[in-house]
Amino acid sequence: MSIYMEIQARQVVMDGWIMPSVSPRHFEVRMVGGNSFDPQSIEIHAGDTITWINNDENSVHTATSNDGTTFDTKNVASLAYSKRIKFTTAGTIDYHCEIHKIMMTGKVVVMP
Ligand SMILES: [Cu+2]
Repeated sequence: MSIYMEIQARQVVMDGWIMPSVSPRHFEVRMVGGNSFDPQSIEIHAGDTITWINNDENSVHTATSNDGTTFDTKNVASLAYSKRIKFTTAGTIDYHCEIHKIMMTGKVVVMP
């Protein structure tokens, strides 16, 4: 999708119209050394998917929603990746790594 189309689609949402259908997109979030998610915050749209990729050679990590129910990659081994997780409901989902707790947190913002 071009940047112009993206802006146009968001404008439609803001004006209260039904957003034109767009192909679901796939995103990647990296788990990196120093216990952080890159990007730390990611903005997607409902229907999109994310895979978490563990680029940290020294540790297993998880991406687990703070509410404990929305999503959980479970353990992702070093240099491995999670299954694709699909986000269907708009909202902000704060998440963390179950191993590093508050030292390793991230956010998924799901737009309509
Ligand atoms: Cu971790």
